[in-house]
Amino acid sequence: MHKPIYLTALLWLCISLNCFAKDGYKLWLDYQPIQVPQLKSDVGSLLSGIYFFGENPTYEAIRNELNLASQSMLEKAPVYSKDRLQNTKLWIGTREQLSQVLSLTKQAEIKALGEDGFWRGKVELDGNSFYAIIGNRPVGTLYGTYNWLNSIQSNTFDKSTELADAPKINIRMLNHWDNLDRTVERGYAGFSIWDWHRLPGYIDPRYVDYARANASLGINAVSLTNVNANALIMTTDFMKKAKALADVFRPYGIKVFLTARFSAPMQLEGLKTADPLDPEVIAFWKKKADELYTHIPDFGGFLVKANSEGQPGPHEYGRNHAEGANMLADALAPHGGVLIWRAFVYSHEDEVDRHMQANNEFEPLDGKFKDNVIIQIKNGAIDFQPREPFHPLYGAINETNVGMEFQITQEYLGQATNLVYLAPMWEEVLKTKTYKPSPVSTVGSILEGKETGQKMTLIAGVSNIGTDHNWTGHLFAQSNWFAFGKMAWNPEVTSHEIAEEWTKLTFGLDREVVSKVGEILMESHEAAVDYMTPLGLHHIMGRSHHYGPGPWVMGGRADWTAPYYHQADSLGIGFDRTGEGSGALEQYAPEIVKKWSDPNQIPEKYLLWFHHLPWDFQLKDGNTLWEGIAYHYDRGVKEVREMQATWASLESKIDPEEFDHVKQLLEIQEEEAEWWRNACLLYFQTFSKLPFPDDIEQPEGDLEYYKSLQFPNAPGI
Ligand code: GCW
Repeated sequence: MHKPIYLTALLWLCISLNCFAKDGYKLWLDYQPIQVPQLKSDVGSLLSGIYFFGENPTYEAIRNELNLASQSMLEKAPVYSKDRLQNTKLWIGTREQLSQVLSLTKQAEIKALGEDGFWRGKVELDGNSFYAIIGNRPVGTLYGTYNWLNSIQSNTFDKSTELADAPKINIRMLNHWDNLDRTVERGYAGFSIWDWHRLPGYIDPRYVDYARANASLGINAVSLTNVNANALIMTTDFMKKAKALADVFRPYGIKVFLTARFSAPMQLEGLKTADPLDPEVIAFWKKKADELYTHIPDFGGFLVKANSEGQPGPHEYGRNHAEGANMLADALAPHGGVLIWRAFVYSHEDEVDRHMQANNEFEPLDGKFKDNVIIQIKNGAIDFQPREPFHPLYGAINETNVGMEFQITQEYLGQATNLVYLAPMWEEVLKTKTYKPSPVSTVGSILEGKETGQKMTLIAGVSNIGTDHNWTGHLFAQSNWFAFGKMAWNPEVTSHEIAEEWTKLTFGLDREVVSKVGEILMESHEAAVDYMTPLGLHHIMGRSHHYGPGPWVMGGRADWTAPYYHQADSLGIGFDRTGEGSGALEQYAPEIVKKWSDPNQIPEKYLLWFHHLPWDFQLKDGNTLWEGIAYHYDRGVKEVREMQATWASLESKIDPEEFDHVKQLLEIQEEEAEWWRNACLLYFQTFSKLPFPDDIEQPEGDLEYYKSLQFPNAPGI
């Protein structure tokens, strides 16, 4: 075939098959062609002479990334040199490998960045200058490379300035709630990406892309399995499967953790007990830990949910959480492993406000946990609600390592149909002052170890990743994975900065796109809070699947019903957690107790979380509580419509497939926001008996109809 005709035919075939369309698979590692001429020439020159100081699997990973990036950004392969001085421009290596070209001060500066830090900038040798990416160990170099590629994509790379960065948190971890049958608890993006059945023999190329994406954010740990754990995870067969994944992740600096089921000694070896003080139980876990380290020498450790929501734990044997955790920690300690024990514990046999139960359990145990134990605490005391005040355990235990658990998957935030950027919510929590242990403490400063000198620090996030081709179900949910990684690396970064970065890497540099997508992202969380749970309302979603509104949900254990949380009656609404109510507020520092006990001083966003107030209580803007609730729900719907209009205005600038995907989901989100507003307002009106303000869109539909809706096949259960 004549060449031009052949090429034209190929082009048409491609257009008709939509090969140019984007579907989100490449995440923020899309490496668009560089448009700015100066940048293109600078980057082109560096990539035309790359020299690696040494050989190791992490440098191989860097090489692969540079190949991909160069091909995509410049349409040509990079050039590697075997000789350091033979036409090289870009040097990649560790501080020690490059010590010859670094002044003593510079070496000390880089050393101080710690094991994951990196420096990039100009170095000179014999009058020639080179651009160098340097870490204290190869993985730091990998982080530096991703940082450099990111700066190219966002057009901020300047070859004459130097840059150093290091994470503020040691363990930056994804928690997968993935079951062995590939279902994902609270997963809304398909099935688990871990194909346990075909592992260890079959290595899905997706595992490498997963590792690349995580490493590009600095995520360095992953717990592969659900915290509602299966004892089979501790079998040799399973360990071999986990080993195969650990081998893939190792060059990317990612350590594997597994969830340990407390009753495994009974289930796997028929022991009569799982009592953490029983010698046979102790021997079982020691044997399991030893075996795991023969398969995975750098195994991270165990993540444990015990004595919560029916999971087995030390309480069954009259032992406490410290006794349970320390026994497992001792098994891991000889290998340098970490035991992460969750503070998400509450019991239906306990009449005490669920909000208080974790503090009641853990405060008396402060200082009793081994050094290699970290207590992983959710951001709030109930459960990943659309907005929660920070968990009162932050600042209350100071002689125990503590770590954060955020939820990236949107269990309570519209799942995979709603566009909700979660970083503003995380930022709000991280920046909140706890006033304990010191007057300037914040949740973030506690996590960074600044308050207690805690050496081992952790931020974990429950993953939103699945087999959907775009990984996260909703294209915009990628921004939450991205933002999680960025905040785990640096809890002081703002959600706004991250939004801008993600947008540029995902949709390119067009100013209008960057600013409008930024607007959508930044207003999306407040919108969701408005149409779901404004003014501190919480846990009023559908039973069990948590999809859609369910303020009427009754039956079964009290703390799984909605009225337990909203307490609406003819007099008013809200959960009284002040000293006159459940007393949960008193678990916070006196400064907070004082301010938040007063319904006129507490930030209104937490009002009904801590107060039961009359329907005619006056809000700051002069509206009554009833009117305020109605206005918030109404505003939520309008905010979604604004997001839709903003998105629609970008049609000509966004890839058609991605545009349409988001457009369709925003339409669903609008319907769901209306559903939330109608159902909640009609339901609460049965208590308030008051009319809706005239100037809101009047809730339509019939409460009985909303109550009758069932979703037996909702995902994620
Ligand atoms: O958020 C709730 C979920 C459960 C989850 C539990 C937990 C893994 O509804 O599905 O179980 O919290 O965090 O342990």
